[in-house]
Amino acid sequence: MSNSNRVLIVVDVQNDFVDPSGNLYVQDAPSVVPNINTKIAAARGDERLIVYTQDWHPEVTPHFAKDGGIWPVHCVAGSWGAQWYSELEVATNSQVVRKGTGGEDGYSGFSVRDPLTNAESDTAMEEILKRHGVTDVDVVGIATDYCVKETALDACRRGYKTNIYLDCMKGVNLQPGDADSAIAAMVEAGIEVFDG
Ligand code: VGL
Ligand code: ZN
Repeated sequence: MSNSNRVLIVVDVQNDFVDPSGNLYVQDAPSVVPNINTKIAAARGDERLIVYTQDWHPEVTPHFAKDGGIWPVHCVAGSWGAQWYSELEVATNSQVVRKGTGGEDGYSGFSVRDPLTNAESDTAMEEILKRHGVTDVDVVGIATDYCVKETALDACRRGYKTNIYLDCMKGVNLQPGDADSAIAAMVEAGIEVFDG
């Protein structure tokens, strides 16, 4: 049910990224959750579609360092780390898209990539947006330099007018400056950046 063609996509606000005891804690991520909740409340007030994404990995996946990838074990399907961060408002009547469930790298909410073959496949995201007649996409969440970036770039490439909000995201910054570079890349692609 939605009365607007602008969707709110809430990316990966899960314990492993946002709770300070999470396995892939993103520094200062809790500070943006109230701002994300404000966006969720506004979208609910307007009866707009909200889609939440969840990173949702099997115990063994080449996404994890122990299996040949780069990340500590995180967001294992059904684990505490994969659950919503306690302070996130999870709206009823919203949609959830899980990514990485088959062992793929799932940075974008729209598509996943097999890290061994590089084969890409779509999640349910675009089908959901099409079904709701979405034309515009607001992206908020974690992490600026991975899942927010890839989700926003994919939305833009697929022809949606795409917006990001600086007070509603935080970066991993594996290398210093990664989040700033990600924002620059999003601007370059034609994504509109708002302070709040
Ligand atoms: C993410 C690293 C690994 C993210 C997911 O949600 O940005 N980052 N998996
Ligand atoms: Zn992941």
